[in-house]
Amino acid sequence: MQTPFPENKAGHEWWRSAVIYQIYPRSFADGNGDGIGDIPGITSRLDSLAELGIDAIWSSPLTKSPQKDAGYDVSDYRDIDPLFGTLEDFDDLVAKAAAKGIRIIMDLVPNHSSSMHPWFLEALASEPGSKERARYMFRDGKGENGEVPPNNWESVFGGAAWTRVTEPNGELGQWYLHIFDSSQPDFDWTNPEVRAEFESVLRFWLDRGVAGFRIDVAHGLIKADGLPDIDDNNSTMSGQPKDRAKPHPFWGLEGVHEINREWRKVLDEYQDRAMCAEAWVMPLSRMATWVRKDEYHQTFNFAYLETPWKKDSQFKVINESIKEFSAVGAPATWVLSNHDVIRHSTRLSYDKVPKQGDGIGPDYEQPNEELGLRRGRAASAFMLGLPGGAYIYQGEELGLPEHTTLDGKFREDPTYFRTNGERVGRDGCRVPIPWEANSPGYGFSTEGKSWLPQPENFKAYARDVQTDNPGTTLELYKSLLQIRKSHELGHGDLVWKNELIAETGLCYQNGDVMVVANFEGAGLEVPAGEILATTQVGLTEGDQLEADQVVWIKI
Ligand code: TEU
Ligand code: CA
Repeated sequence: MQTPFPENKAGHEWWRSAVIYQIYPRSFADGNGDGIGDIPGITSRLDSLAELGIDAIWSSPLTKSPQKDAGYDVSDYRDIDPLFGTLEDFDDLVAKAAAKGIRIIMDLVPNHSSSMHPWFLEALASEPGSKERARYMFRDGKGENGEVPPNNWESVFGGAAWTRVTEPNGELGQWYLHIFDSSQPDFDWTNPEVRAEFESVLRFWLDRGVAGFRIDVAHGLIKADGLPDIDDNNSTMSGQPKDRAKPHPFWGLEGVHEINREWRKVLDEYQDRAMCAEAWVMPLSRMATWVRKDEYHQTFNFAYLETPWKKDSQFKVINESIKEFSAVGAPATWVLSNHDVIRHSTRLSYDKVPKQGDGIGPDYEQPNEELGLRRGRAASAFMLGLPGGAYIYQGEELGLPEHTTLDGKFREDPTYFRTNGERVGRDGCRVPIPWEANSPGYGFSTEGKSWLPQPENFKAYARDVQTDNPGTTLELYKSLLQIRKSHELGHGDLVWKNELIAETGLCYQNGDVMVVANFEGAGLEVPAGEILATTQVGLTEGDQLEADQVVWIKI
């Protein structure tokens, strides 16, 4: 297949430095007015993304799904959900994006399928011990009548990780494992049939011209033999706390690396493809084992995402990331937001951040929006100068805050329902984004409909009011990405220059660009040099850099 992408030089492969833009498809742009974003919507807005200066789009799942977990419950891995369009719409998107130099990355969900997947329906209709059941994790219950779940594992979304089924004979019978919602039964990845199926699914999309995959829950596929009880249930993706006595029974097991290698071989048969793991494994030295040269190309740097906007913490996590990823020859990746966490323009200025996967509800202490925006911009500007790959979550280029006053009646995240509202879940970062300040639905949807209501404060962040308006977050992102590209910062090396500035800041050099951040205090003297970009509106040479501000200087 002919693509307009420049040829890769060895060691300079596109994924080593790419800026990848995450689309949450139901909330990006609605092409047919039903209030849910779709593929024609994405295609119609490609110009805005080309102007932003990204290299690739990763879209959250577009595949067929009952949408119990917004598409992370897949019922057909080889088709597009009618909600989002058709396979032809998808091909059209891949082609039109390629024409603008933008690659498309698929989201693949291999840990579990939808409970409406034909395989699961077959499993339910078959006997215990059958080959149909062996594709999933069915087990007999404990207790006299099998009424107690097979072990004590909890779902990440709250409640038990097991659901009991009614057997074909009408009696209560076995239990099946679901690390997430009961509509998301876990596959048994020790079953060769499951492995063969996913290899074929990979090829299906690679043959269609996708640039690669973001792999969902990549660290969860293999469960410990015998499914032993866990000594501390805490329903998180990394299985924290770190002082757990026994190894975790389903996060980050050694057996997963074998699967990583099988997939890498498949991708290597194609040209220029890459896969990125969603693997919440800590610490970074362990995470780096996921990107050894015959495994994933990239893995999301969640240690970085979880780091507060504090000088010492930022210094430490950046050093550790570069050290650990370089040690295995992989690029570091940098990410601040995604569809599972509180948007960083809210999170980094909020003192009571709930545990990962949770959000902020209307009766929680409310964040300071102004401080949030300032820190959010600073964190982004500090991140985008770093060597390696970077991820941007739709809306962050607008400085968009989290929706923190969403009424429970609108919520859709299974977390909200499985915990009876105790954890409000992730809907606050998934609200449809604003395009035009004065259109219905802020231009998200022609009729003004929106599957989650947009808060009024979104108006001020609309793309049209920011476009070509100096000092806006959107123009800041555009200039940072343009400089990043023209100075090849993604392929560069970081050298700290903290000795050049006051103690309240951090300063690094990458190529001929110097990036300075001030974390606190009245102001910091900026080293001399041409100002290439800055978060501090009006900053000129000789001015002091205020707290929570960043400047890029040419040296
Ligand atoms: O994410 C992993 C994941 O479930 C966590 O980030 C999660 O959101 C949090 O711990 C909940 O408490 C992936 C997807 O990104 C997420 O959207 C899916 O819901 C999940 O897997 C299941 O497929
Ligand atoms: Ca639609």
